[in-house]
Amino acid sequence: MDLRGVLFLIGICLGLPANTNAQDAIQPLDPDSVDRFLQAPRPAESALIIDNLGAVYTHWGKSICSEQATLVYSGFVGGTWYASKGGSSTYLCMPMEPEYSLFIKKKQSRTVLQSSELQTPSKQIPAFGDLYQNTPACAVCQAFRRPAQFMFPARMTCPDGWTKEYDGYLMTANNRHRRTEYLCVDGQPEAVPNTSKNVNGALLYFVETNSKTHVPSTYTPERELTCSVCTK
Ligand SMILES: [Ca+2]
Repeated sequence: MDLRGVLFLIGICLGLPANTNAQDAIQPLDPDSVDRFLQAPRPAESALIIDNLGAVYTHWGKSICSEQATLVYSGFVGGTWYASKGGSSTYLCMPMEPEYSLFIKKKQSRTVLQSSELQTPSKQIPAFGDLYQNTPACAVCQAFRRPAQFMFPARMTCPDGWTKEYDGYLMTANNRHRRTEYLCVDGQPEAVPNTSKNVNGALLYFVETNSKTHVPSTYTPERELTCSVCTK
């Protein structure tokens, strides 16, 4: 397609009137008319949609969002059994009320979705030690007018100009188990009620560095690494 064709299609997408001259139906758009369209005032509802754009992120370890974000839904942390070779390496924030479609009434070749457990028998970090073996809660949250979101590993603060949604500890699978992703779990986590029984599942452990690789000397070996989730 030549440049005129591309401009014609752009014109259709923008809702600009097409040249209807039957003898020469495809005409290049007047660049001034494109500029005028892009600069024209938008209806109020369009401005509202743009104003409300905000990042959606999971607040791991809490059933509620920070005060500057809006709750989409809350639930429990789920994932694949800690020793399974297959399944998925990601954790999910599972809703409390699942909706099913058609189903098969017997066991299939499958992946089993397990609840997560905090493997944190720590007296030094009592907020986690108190929830040892519990399933952490989670919330999916939307920031208000802040479309960018990032999890900063090993930081408890946010860069200038960013808003902190929460901070906590970096968590993932144990080195000896099957590999999963890193999560930032709130430093004051909350458990799903009645989940204190040790049944394992998609386990979560703290993360530390050691002195065997080229991690900078600014890191202290064997300290639990922190994290922050920030939006802008
Ligand atoms: Ca356990």
